[in-house]
Amino acid sequence: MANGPQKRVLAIHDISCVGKCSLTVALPIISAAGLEVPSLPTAVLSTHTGGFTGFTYRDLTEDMIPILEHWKSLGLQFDAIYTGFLGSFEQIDIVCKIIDEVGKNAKVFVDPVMGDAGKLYSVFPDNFPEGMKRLAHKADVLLPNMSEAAFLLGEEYRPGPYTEEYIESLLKRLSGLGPRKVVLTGVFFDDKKLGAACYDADTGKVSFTMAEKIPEYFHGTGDVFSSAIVSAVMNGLPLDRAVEIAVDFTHGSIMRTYRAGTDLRYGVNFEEGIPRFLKQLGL
Ligand code: PXL
Repeated sequence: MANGPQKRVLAIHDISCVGKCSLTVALPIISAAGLEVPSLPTAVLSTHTGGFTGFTYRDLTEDMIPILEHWKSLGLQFDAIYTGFLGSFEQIDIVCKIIDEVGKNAKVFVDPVMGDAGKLYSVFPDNFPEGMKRLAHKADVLLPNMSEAAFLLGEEYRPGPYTEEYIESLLKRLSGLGPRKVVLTGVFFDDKKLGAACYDADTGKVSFTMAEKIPEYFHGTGDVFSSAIVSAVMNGLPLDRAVEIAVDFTHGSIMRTYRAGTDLRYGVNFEEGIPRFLKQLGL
């Protein structure tokens, strides 16, 4: 049970009304883990952009500074800031300013959401990765997938399978952009297992956590994974244990969805994995 005040984790992501990703994933998962989740929506979309056509897109860039100013007038400071999908290029610098002004003692988790399978999401301009480096620089924990890692480092995306040496080199170079801790998702060395690699610049330690690989693309799993990491770390668990728990939670969500045979564009069934996830967090 809680002792002391609840921690406040500011979540900065879009609301994709349908399709389970970003805020509709971050809010239930992090809240279930006992943390308060004030939210700053970056855009409102009728669905996410992956696999649907004709989606609506309301960019909320203009609201962000007035929202920040109101929060400052209330003297708010957050214990953590967790950023994901941003609604425009201009939001990159706005989010940096938010971190500076209401995250003075916050642990900063940056999921540099930009793309997958080597492609930028269709709504982002080509210079988006260059800007995202400024936000990555502010992260305590950076949470890219393999495509986002390549975009941030300005190198060509490799489809895999990978070698441990290549993954280690990516992790260390990503940490060189600023973050002391990096968790890379979509890591695989053969076609049987898929997982995450974790690097802590303070200990120099690299660790890998793998689970069974399912040969399909599951939407929203990056957000499920990152939300689980934020939940575990803000509950005081060490990052390598947080990664194990997040891999287990994400893999369970994928297996449940795969067995149900539902349309994969509508996201994974993470909800039914929440009780097991909370037990692993010791809650
Ligand atoms: O899950 C990443 C994500 C978040 N938000 C929107 C997206 C995507 C991935 O496609 O389209 C709007």
